[in-house]
Amino acid sequence: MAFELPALGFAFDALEPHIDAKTMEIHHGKHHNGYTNKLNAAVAGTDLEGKSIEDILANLDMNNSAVRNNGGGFYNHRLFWEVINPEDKGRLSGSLLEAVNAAYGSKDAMLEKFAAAAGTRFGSGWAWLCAHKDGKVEVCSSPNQDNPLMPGVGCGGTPIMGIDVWEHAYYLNYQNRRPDYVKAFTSIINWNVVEKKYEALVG
Ligand code: MN3
Repeated sequence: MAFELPALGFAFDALEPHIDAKTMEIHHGKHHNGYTNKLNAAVAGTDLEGKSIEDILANLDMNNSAVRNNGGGFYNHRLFWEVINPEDKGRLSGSLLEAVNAAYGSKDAMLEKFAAAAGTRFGSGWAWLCAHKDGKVEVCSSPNQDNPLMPGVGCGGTPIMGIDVWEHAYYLNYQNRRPDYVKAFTSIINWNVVEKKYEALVG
């Protein structure tokens, strides 16, 4: 089974004014689609063909730049669309809130750390909120399309929330104002989705 571009799950303009429709259309239809197609081309005919993306990334040969860049791009954007889905956003609560409080003291303090990670990631990359197997959560960032599932990247946890800080994610609307985009992102996080991911990992 080849990897398929996941449906966005909501309208391109559903996140305005925080993320504009044109950015969403290009980001999903061109960028994510491109990563998906190139990932399929990179694994075709190799022993990676047919494996899950999680399996591929966790056991990645970091010198395999085609799978590293496009496998990361495929996985990262799939998570991103889920995390900004505007339906039934909920609020941070339950065991994830407890883990956030334990690690950072409060949701706001965690989001400050997250915004700092996103803001200080030089060039292109991502900032993450990850969960470890013991239930601890941790903020980190990674360059390009790398993510913490890959060997030796970031905090080594599993991403449950992440922001794309490549310029293609925000430049049309925000130009060089990455901090404004990051701030807007933190206001549109679907905490129900993030919490479900946390609970699925930690139990
Ligand atoms: Mn992107």
